[in-house]
This record gives sequence, C-alpha cells and structure tokens, in this order.
Amino acid sequence: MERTFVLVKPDGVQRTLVGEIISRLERRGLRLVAAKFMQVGRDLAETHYAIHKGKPFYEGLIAYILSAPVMAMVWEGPNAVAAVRQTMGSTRPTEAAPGSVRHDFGLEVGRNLTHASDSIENGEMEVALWFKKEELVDWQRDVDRWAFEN
Ligand code: D4T
Repeated sequence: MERTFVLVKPDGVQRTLVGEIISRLERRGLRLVAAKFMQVGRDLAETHYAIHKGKPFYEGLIAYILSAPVMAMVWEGPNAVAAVRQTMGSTRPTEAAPGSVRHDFGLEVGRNLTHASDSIENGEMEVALWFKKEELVDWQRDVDRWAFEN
C-alpha cells in the first residue's frame, strides 16, 4: 500500500487547523498509519529540508518549521502521494486549486500550512526520517473495501 508523509506545519498548528486537515484526509478515504505531535529540532529540520540548503528562502524555512510544534503523520492508500498533494494544493497558496487546504486557508508560500511527500521514493525516505518502524501501525478498517478497490 502506498504511503506518504504529511506534516501540519507550525502555522497550521497555531491556527488550530490540525483537526480540519486530518478530517479532510480521513474523508478522502486515506488510512492513518502514524501520528506524532512534536517540537522539531534543528538537526531534523535541516535533514528534512537538505535539498533546499543554500536557497534564498532556506533560513526562513528552517526558522518557520522550528517556530512552534508540528503534527507529523503517515497516511496510506491507493495513490496516496498524489491524492494528498492534491488535497493540500500547490506550494503557493494563490496557485492552489479552490477546495484545497492551501487555497482555503493560506495566502503565502512561507505560511503554506502543510508538507506532503512529492514522490513515492521521497515518501519512503521521509517516513523513515520522521518515524521509527515500531511507530507505524499496520491495521485494517471495516470501511477499507468501500474506499479501496483492492
Ligand atoms: P513542502 O516541501 O513544504 O511540501 O513544499 P512543496 O513540496 O510543496 O514545495 P517545495 O519543496 O518546493 O518547497 C519547500 C518549502 O519551502 C517553502 N518555500 C518554497 C518558500 O518559502 N519559498 C519559496 O520560494 C519556495 C519555492 C515552502 C515549501
């Protein structure tokens, strides 16, 4: 089953949107695998955003992600990576589709509320970075056969 890593960033937590975002992913049909409310440390932030090191927005991005607690999660389901990216909307909230989280609640790229893995491969890497194996829950829901074809 495809898995993806999702982060409700500090602005999402401060704006009390954690429940709203979880609710949208649940209603989409995705299955929660793991969740951890936590204050991110600098090492984890720098590893997570290593690809952006040296870019003009890098320091601001690290400060933003350290500025308040986050809700780190793993979700799974068919096409989980694409489905979650679509539910979150484009990186820049003013380019995000109406009905997406970033459209409905965001204005600026530096306060875009969530992170979601952009490929299956990065999803696997990010899940391994943020969670221990034993924190990932393998389970079935009674509703799975109505949300998943196989
Ligand atoms: P994340 O990784 O947060 O889900 O964002 P995306 O996958 O949608 O977008 P990204 O990797 O291109 O950007 C990572 C992160 O950096 C912030 N950012 C990005 C910013 O503050 N200014 C910028 O110009 C860009 C491109 C927002 C998301």
